[in-house]
Amino acid sequence: MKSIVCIPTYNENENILRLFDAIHAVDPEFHILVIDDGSPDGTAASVRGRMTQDDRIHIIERAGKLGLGTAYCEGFAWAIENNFAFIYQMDADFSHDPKDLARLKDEIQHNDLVIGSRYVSGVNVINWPMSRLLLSWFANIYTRVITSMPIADATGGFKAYRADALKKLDLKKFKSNGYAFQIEMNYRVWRTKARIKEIPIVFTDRVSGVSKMSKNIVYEAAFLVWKLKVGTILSFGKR
Ligand SMILES: Nc1nc2c(ncn2[C@@H]2O[C@H](COP(=O)(O)OP(=O)(O)O)[C@@H](O)[C@H]2O)c(=O)[nH]1
Ligand SMILES: [Mg+2]
Repeated sequence: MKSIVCIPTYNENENILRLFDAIHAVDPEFHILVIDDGSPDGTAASVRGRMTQDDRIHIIERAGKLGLGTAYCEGFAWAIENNFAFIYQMDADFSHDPKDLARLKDEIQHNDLVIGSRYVSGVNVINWPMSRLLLSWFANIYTRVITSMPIADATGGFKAYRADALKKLDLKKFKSNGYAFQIEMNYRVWRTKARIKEIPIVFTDRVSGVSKMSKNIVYEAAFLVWKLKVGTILSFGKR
């Protein structure tokens, strides 16, 4: 049963090779797929360099910064096509601790989606400004109240999917990015009555490189939860 970690990158040259090593120190069986959006800092060239000596590393190179959501969807589609049974996602900036992949792996053996959660036992975020933490915290309450989806951390990006669970979704239909994309994926998987489990993780703000977070990402997510809710009401009875 093959496993692959999908990592979207935009200017992560300072992090990406170190991250490969850290992942393989945890488990040498993981394949890794980088989805790079033409990073001006040469991230893709570094990855390609490593690929010449390591056949567990793969890359999808896109022409420009096309957004996080479509990057994930292209990565997931590639992983499905290449017969990976378990598909993981994580950020390139070490905010997600590669060591936690071991626990995600244990849990995905008997679940369809496992979410690395910052809010399942208190608040586990290190070095975020209070404003960003409050935003994330309230975004999750807002999402839970509107959608009734029983997930404490619906906006995080450290997860494992069973490929069979992703095959039930139409990955080409996803247009959202950022927080919204994570919420939409969780929601659509949840609606298929999948087995979802949250496990506690500690999220640490990036040390190297810069964040691509923006106000638009927040507005997009705020609007999306209503779209999901209304979409579900309108499709009621069709299932
Ligand atoms: N391929 C791709 N990756 C992106 C894009 N925007 C962000 N990323 C990557 O997505 C991950 C999360 O982004 P990050 O800037 O760390 O967001 P933050 O942690 O919310 O501040 C990192 O690995 C980024 O390099 C994008 O437009 N395309
Ligand atoms: Mg980050």
